[in-house]
Amino acid sequence: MAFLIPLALAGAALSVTAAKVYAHFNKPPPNPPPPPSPEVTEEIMIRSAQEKLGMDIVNHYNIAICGGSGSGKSSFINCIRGVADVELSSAFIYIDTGSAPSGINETTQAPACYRWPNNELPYLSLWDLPGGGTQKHPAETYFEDKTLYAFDCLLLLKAGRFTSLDVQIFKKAVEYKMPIAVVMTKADQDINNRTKTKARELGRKLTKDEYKSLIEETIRMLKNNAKEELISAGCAEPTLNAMFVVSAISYRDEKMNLLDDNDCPSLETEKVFLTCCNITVYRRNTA
Ligand SMILES: Nc1nc2c(ncn2[C@@H]2O[C@H](COP(=O)(O)OP(=O)(O)OP(=O)(O)O)[C@@H](O)[C@H]2O)c(=O)[nH]1
Ligand SMILES: [Mg+2]
Repeated sequence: MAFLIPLALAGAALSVTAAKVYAHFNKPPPNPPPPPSPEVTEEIMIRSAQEKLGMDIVNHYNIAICGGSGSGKSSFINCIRGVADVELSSAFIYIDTGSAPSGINETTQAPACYRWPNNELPYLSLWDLPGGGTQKHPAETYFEDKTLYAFDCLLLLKAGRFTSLDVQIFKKAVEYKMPIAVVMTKADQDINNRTKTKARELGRKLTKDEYKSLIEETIRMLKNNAKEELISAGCAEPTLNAMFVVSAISYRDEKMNLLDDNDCPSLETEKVFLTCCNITVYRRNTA
């Protein structure tokens, strides 16, 4: 059973994130997404998405949240929609407007579609995809098996190093001219670790300005490292404005007024979602 969290703005008609993009997603898209290659025609793309995922790309906008197991995909989907995390148990019942199960162990086994609570964004779905590179989800055919080319935008989530599946997804997305954002998750952990190391070095707590600088430096460092990793894996150079550093959990806490000054802020969590929505809508309008 999924439980909705009453957000800080409870009582308002729309949840915090939904309110900012409602105008985009209260009506169906004008066109299907552009087909990825001459071989995969619009008709094939529409049919494959329907057959393989049960995904309606004609009447719906669809965003894929992909990446390695444990990178925080399900938590990101929950936090952005303002719903609680739940663990996977025998009592779990899937509801598309409810929570995606998340946890320390490998959790998501099959693609699942999530909508906004109370049908706030009636024409937008976020898809929680299982990590690949396993017998059930082989890396070599992952992009085609999950019809990633039929989505409006791909968010490639990573915590730690890129997996070979991530690299394959990135390369295919570039080849098919699909919008893809590299999203570095759980950055609150990196920032907390670096803050503690710095405080030990100084023998005192950081001032507010020092903490702010440390956050900026961490964001820069994570993006540069990711960029170098992709280049050395033979990928096209990613632009820095397609890379985001997020803390989904801080985002939800921030919206519920649960963060203190010394807690890690949400960083670019909302920015990546809004950017992805804008690209999605632009691409459909010009397809
Ligand atoms: N500190 C911190 N932990 C996070 C964040 N996002 C997710 N986590 C934790 O990371 C673990 C894995 O998160 P999930 O959302 O289940 O990851 P996933 O990518 O969906 O995993 P699979 O379904 O197994 O592929 C959980 O214990 C989460 O609580 C975050 O922003 N900050
Ligand atoms: Mg998951």
